[in-house]
Amino acid sequence: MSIFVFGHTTPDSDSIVGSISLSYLKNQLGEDTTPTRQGEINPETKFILDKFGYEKPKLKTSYAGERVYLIDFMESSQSPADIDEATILGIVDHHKLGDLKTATPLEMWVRPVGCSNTIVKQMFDYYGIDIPTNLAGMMMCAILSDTVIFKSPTCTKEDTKACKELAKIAGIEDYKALGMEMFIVKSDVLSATKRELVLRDFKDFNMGGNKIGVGQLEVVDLSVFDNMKDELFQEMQNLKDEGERHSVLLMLTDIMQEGTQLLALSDEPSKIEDAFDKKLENNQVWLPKVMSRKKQIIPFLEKIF
Ligand SMILES: [Mn+2]
Repeated sequence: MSIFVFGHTTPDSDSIVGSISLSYLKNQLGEDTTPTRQGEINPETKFILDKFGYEKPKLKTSYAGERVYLIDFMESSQSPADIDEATILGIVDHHKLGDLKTATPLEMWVRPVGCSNTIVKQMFDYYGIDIPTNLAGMMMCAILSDTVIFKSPTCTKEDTKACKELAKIAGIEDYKALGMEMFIVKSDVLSATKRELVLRDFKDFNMGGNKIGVGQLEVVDLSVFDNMKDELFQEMQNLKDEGERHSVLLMLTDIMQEGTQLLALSDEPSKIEDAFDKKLENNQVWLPKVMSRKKQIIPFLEKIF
């Protein structure tokens, strides 16, 4: 029976492209794998799939009794509900060590780089397997997305190296221009509902027994949010109530100004203020230079909680 390869809930481009690239590699190595996804794809990912002529992976949310590879996550809060009943054969990820447990030994490729697809590229190199042109283009886009065209503090030399090598394979000279085109697609926030926006790149974390949800929207100009803050707050409040969350945060990240307007609804706003050593005004605060949820938001919240 086929082995399933998938990324986190509310998948981003790294998770979707990663499920396809890792599945392709595993198949080349003689395994029978199928890429799947846990949720709807976002407009940026659709742009990437369309550009390189790939179908989106099949939607699958239940994995009891299946063998699986995980890419781009290792937290139970980002897993299918029945992950405990699946056999995890391996994990490829670039996040902090999560709370998943396994009953059997597994393969792990975990490195502190900016993108899971950087690690998949290194796996291709390790096994000496060629990457098809269009797959290389998609992997390159995933790296440009996760590293915000190399601007994110999560970006490492390994990411830029992998990205350049993939661009070469894909025959794309001006990869930064393609990255910018991708972020302009990402900045189109007017054609989505406010709920879709808050959930577009949303992750839940368990911090000292508190459920904390943190979403992020990366755009080329924050003014696109000027007339929708109240509605965004309303949807954040809904998510907070529905999910019994202690806090719901939304990062509105400006990739040109390189900073984040943080919107925060919390049972204890003072904890959010302490985490970033800044006062909230109307439930928001500007955080200069902050672009990465993983590196510049989550660790500071975890320290306080
Ligand atoms: Mn990622």
